[in-house]
Amino acid sequence: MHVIDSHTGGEPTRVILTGAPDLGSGTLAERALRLAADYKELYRSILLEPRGQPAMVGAMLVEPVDRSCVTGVIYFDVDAVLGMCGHGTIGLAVTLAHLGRIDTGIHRIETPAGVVTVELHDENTVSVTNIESRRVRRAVNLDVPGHGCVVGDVAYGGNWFFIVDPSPIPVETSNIAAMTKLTIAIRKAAMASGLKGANSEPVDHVILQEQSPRKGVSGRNFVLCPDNNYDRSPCGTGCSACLACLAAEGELAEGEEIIQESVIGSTYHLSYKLGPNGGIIPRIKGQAFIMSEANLMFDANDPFRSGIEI
Ligand code: PYC
Repeated sequence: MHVIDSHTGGEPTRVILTGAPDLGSGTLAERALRLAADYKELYRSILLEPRGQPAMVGAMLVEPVDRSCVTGVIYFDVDAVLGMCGHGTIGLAVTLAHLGRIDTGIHRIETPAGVVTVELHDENTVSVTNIESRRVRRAVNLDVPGHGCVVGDVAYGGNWFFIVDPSPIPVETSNIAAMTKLTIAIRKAAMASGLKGANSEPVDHVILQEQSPRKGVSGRNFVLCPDNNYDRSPCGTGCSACLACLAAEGELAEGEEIIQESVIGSTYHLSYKLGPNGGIIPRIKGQAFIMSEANLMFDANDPFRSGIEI
């Protein structure tokens, strides 16, 4: 399995170029379901330690249905196949440029959530125009055992998010363990309360958002992913969901740009246009860097060939 690893604002992406299972034909959403149902051990083993690392997202290249796209891609973390991934798309565009498959300019990429476009500005800098994003519920009260009542919005940005703004805990690196505990409890409570996406998808990402103390930076976030790791980047699909909330509240005008930082201080430039179906079309600009190129080995005699399960 030939892979290239990059990171986007500290969040790793492993692009699988060859050696992936044949997911057959059909839409990317159908092929993503097949990956989730039939190849869970395989996709987990690509990301789990010792072969992978915490928070890593995989990007499996597949044939696009839409031939105007440079590639199709299915993203996954250790616990879920994802509809879309913003940091992964920035990493993928930089990887395709590294391979000489794309040049600076605009390119289309097909994901299970729909076609997104990337604008490659230089070898590291990419703007992603995401799928239409929207807020579906405002100010939902959740009773979170051990933490009390937490209020948040439910929004879609290619994945489903429960967004708590302002965060009840200061979004600082010294609070990562406490924020991880709280957001896991929020996700559990959201699922127990029957909260779901528009087509019954799980609301499996949680965001704690607050104002950034940094000059020129508007927000700082902590984003819990389905694998219980936090996104080191500000999370492209999460920022898309937050933009949809800001737009719905009338707090950010179409075309206005803001800077959002992650809990570790990596940044995205964000803006949006109004979408055709009542939502918004987010634009996320960030940087990725190539870290390594490797052939993954799966030795039948290796007791940890499927990764360390704890
Ligand atoms: O950047 O959209 C994102 C993302 C999703 C999960 C991890 N990163």
